[in-house]
Amino acid sequence: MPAMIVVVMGPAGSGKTTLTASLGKWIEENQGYSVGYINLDPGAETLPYKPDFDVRDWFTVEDIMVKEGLGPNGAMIRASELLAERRSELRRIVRNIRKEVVIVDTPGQSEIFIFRPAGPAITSTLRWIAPTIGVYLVDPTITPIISEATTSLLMGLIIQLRLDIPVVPAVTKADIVRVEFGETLAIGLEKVRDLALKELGGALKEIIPRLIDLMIEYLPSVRLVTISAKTGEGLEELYQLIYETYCSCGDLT
Ligand SMILES: Nc1nc2c(ncn2[C@@H]2O[C@H](COP(=O)(O)OP(=O)(O)OP(=O)(O)O)[C@@H](O)[C@H]2O)c(=O)[nH]1
Ligand SMILES: [Mg+2]
Repeated sequence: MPAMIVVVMGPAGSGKTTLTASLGKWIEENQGYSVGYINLDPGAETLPYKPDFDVRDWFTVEDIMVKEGLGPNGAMIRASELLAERRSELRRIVRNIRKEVVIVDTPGQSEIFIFRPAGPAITSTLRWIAPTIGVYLVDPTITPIISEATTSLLMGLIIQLRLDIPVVPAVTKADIVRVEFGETLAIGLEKVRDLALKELGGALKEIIPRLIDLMIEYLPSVRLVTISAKTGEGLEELYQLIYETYCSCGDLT
């Protein structure tokens, strides 16, 4: 039975699948823990890791589209319902994975997973098995300005409330995007607040710093890591954050 479960979330194309593989490999090689993988994306094509459980063994988005005459979004929604319905079965499967850490790759359309019943149903199921920590990827290629970066980070907080698990945000794709906010975020949320006060105007100048204060108060860490799932940069720091968050709820030894 796993001792820790890490759920990787983030917008479509933010790098969830790539990070699932590279973080798992990093943990195995550098921490010496055995790592299991779960794919919960029924729309995935190929996976860069070998899953211990693959939801595509139950259903795929394509099958559902054909069988139920739905379009891709309707099929994703249906898939999330089917996943929620089978959560007891999933619980048995995950309990039987003989790995110390299990990393869960989630569907591309994060909003369908998080804001429909499947997300909370799955995280509450996983929490029964082991302390479960979310990683929320902020993709700097789609959030290049400070106000958008703040709203992306706020999503991490909203997901934490919605899924009732601690969520660690991480700014990804550091190897290709070196936008200023990426570096600022790496320094810390307080710095982002200062920058927001200096650079923003109007309502944003009022709202954004207050939102950042909320995040500082309620996210598990005010440190923000900048990572690359491609080069491995920042994975050690991300693992440290996950581990510190874990330590407040369990013991991996
Ligand atoms: N340069 C760079 N590219 C990355 C990184 N992480 C992911 N990518 C690329 O981003 C694209 C999407 O990566 P995925 O890992 O499939 O992202 P995802 O969030 O699982 O995507 P969906 O499940 O389809 O939503 C791919 O082309 C990856 O090679 C990274 O750290 N650096
Ligand atoms: Mg994916």
